[in-house]
Amino acid sequence: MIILHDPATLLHDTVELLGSKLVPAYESPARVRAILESISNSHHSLEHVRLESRDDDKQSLLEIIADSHGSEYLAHLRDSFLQWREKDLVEENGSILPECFPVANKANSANRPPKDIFARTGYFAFDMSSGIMKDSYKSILASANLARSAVERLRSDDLSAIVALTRPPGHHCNGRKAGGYCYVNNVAVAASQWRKHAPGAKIGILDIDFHHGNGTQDIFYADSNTFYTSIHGEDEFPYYTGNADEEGVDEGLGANLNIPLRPGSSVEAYLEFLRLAIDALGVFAPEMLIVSLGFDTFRLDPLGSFQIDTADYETIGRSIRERLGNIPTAILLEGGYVVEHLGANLLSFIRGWEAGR
Ligand code: Q9C
Ligand code: ZN
Repeated sequence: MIILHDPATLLHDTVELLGSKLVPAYESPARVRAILESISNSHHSLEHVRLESRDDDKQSLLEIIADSHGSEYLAHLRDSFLQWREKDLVEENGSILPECFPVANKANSANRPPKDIFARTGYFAFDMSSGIMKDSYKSILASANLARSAVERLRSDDLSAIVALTRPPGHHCNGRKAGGYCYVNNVAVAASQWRKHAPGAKIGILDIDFHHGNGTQDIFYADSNTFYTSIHGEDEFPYYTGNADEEGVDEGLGANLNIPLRPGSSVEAYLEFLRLAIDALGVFAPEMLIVSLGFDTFRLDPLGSFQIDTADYETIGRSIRERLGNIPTAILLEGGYVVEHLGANLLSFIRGWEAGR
């Protein structure tokens, strides 16, 4: 398996609130470092991608991102840390966090960005686990670029699958608000990049992070050419989406399948429902597949509660490949917070994937 990594993804290093304490965010550079360590001790080939070295690359990446993300939102990700810094509202090594969020309002005034610099951070976020520090934007773009590069490699090298170590992750972001450690939706970037070559292509998305990919669902909710399916913890973060009755809207009705599973679910239950998701993707018959791969389904994960062990990822990887055949697949990293087990879990998934052909 080819695995793509950009060292710039390691720069983003922020904080989150845990109870009443500001602590280093679970979504940390150590996650990718641990995965790199495991890969270096394996037979897989790690390839470095460096977005920073080419300006024309950056320009075309921004165009692809703009397909699904608002320009004011992107400018906020790029500029807000410096704006706070200029007013000395944050330390050079600090992170900015939102304070006040827009809520449904009879006067409907919540639908435009406020002028206040603190308020803007809340306007462009839906929770407090998406801090922005001095290098966040570099990592966010590097991560999105890995998703794009994965698609380019799939096409040019005629590969059946490729893994991108996308960090920060993307599936909670809908192009207008950051949240759940996500800033740019890497899945949407991969889909846009594929369709740059194949306009109107049918694309399948299998989201197996522990959390519902509210952002990805939202972006494709009315799109009949994109089938989104997710298996996730019921009534867990991000709380307001992920119910089974969310089936898409307008043209997209029927192209969204949510499979919420009880917290604490066993691997047997998980595999049974995974089969439903895979079968639905098979019926949709996409020409390319994107997997949102999160390892917060691991039994020890602090943010998840499924009973999935390292060896089970092999079964999961094999099941997907066996039943979907050789559809070109971009495998993008989402969550997973038990740093010491991330490498082994990813290698297990890949082992199963490679055995499933
Ligand atoms: N303060 C992903 O797995 N809530 N995001 C954290 C502790 C946010 C998960 C609660 C969980 C976000 C990509
Ligand atoms: Zn997650």
